Amino acid sequence: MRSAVFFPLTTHQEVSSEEMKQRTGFFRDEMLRRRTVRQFSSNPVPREVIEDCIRTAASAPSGANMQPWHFVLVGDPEVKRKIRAAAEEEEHVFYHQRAPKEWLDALAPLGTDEHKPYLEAAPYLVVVFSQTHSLTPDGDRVKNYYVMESVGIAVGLLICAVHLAGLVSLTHTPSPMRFLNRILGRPAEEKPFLILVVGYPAEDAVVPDLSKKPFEEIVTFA
Ligand code: IYR
Repeated sequence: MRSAVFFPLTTHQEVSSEEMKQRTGFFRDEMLRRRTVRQFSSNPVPREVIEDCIRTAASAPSGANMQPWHFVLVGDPEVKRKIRAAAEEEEHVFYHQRAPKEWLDALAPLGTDEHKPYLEAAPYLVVVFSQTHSLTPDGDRVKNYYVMESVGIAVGLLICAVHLAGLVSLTHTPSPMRFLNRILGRPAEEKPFLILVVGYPAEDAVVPDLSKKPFEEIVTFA
């Protein structure tokens, strides 16, 4: 068993309350401008930028610091083509057989259907896998904790990083997603969590008329 080792906290940077307000306001406005986009341009994006966004995602806190995630950065057109074909097959079944009416009604304002051209058009797909177990440095297989929460936080940071880079993203979750293990050669132990489609928006991109809940509705002070 590894015992606890502590270092002084040297990375913390305090800011004045003025600076604090400025920074939180800036970040709030930036994130409120973010929109999920479904029409992508095929303009190239520097790969290092997406690699950096993945580094940011991997800074996320995780249960017992197990970091139960793996990111596959897909840029190869042939791999994107395979992912699109498999996803559209699943989505066809979803929209025409599997989805209950209630779910289709909830999706209606988004205008989605089984066609997923963005899976090929966008320069990058970041496919995020979650890991229920880790290997210790000694090669022992140990359980991970709070896997969904940890990977969810990491993806949240990834989305912020992509947005701050001046790019757009789409969280895509074809269901079931097991085909991603096969196409990307990931072990059966890893579970596909989502595909983050990343790139520039198409010039004629449109977004659905959606709004966020009012602050008063989502917050209670106690
Ligand atoms: N995976 C399908 C359906 C879908 C489900 C939810 I919940 C969404 O917020 C959006 C879409 C699709 O990608 O079309």
